[in-house]
Amino acid sequence: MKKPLVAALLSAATLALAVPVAYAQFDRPERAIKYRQSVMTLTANHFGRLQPVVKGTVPYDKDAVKANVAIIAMLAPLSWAAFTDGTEKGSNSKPDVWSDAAGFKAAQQKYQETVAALSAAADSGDLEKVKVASAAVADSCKSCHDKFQVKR
Ligand code: ASC
Repeated sequence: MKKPLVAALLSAATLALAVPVAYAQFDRPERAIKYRQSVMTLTANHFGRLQPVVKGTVPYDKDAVKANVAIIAMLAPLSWAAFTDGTEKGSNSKPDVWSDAAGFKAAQQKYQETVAALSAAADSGDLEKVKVASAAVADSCKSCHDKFQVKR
């Protein structure tokens, strides 16, 4: 690939990640907490809709899975910018979110990677791939919540 094209693609990718962050402004700590909890609520809801499918208790509908995964993927980068300084108290976040910022960042990246893999699996239309990718997302959710959340 030509260098300008690579640069353009990279800057587009950076922008796609940076925009929700740049726009996430909170005038009160409660609003940042509410925002990140709302992202988690929606994510849990749409991830929850996939569970009967991967368990095999409802038939696999490729388009329905893709629609839910698209919502999860859209939400995946949004909550992190709401873990602002000044919101250490008033939610179920552990102090580790702030004291182990590198660990929290790594967990975010891991989550986003598993969600990207789930998107690819959903696009493939292969239920076995969706099962594997969904389990990886669930592991990533769980390990981050175990580490960074007081109670579940
Ligand atoms: C959910 C949810 C989580 C994860 C986690 C997976 O639906 O709310 O935090 O899945 O339970 O182990």
